Amino acid sequence: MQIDMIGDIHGCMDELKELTEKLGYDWEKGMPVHPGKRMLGFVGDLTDRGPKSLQVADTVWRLWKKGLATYVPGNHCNKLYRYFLGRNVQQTHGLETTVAELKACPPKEQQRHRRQFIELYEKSPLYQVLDSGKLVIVHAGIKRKNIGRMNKAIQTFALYGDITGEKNPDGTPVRRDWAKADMGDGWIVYGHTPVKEPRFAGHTVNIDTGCVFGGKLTALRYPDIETVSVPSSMPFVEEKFRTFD
Ligand SMILES: [Mn+2]
Repeated sequence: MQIDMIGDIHGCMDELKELTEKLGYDWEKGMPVHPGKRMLGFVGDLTDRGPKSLQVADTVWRLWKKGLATYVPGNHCNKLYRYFLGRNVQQTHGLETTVAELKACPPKEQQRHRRQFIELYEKSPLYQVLDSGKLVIVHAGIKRKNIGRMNKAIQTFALYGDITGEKNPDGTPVRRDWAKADMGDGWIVYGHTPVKEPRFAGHTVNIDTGCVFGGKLTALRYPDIETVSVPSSMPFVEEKFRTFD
């Protein structure tokens, strides 16, 4: 299989367009279609904070519907899904921007976005094993021994990473560096934690290069295992990026 994985777009539609063009996708049909057999893989967090969340979600839904893309949800996707279900979720941490975009749409269009996103979310597993197990995509991570299993703890890990329940001084949750200890063979491709450069640790790759925080939007090409990035148009926010030793 030939797949280009992209993480944490967070409404950065212009960068998504630029990145997929750089990867050789054609936008003639209003969505990125590759002239060869390549497909796209989205590792979650399509929306929130960036300027065009609904366009990103709409594009991913259309690609997915046509079998041209696969997708796993992120924590922001989970929150938007719960918002669409009418749950009482806090409109903070970027959800407020997506809700503002929605409220600016005519009611019919709001319903369309809601229907599409609910469908995409409900039909997408929290992690996916691809290419006969040689590739796993997941938003925040998975322990290798858990591939093929599912329970509440694995779900939480897939969406939020290896959180301890503690908070950093700035109020963000403490996340353990699960990837550092990973020793397995197949590739695990994920995002969720912004890093200035794609981070390779064993056969894991974090491709969240913080586009919405002014970093870049990155794709990992498989099976080539080669990264391609485009710069972000957003202001750079240094403290949002994590460094690892
Ligand atoms: Mn995330």
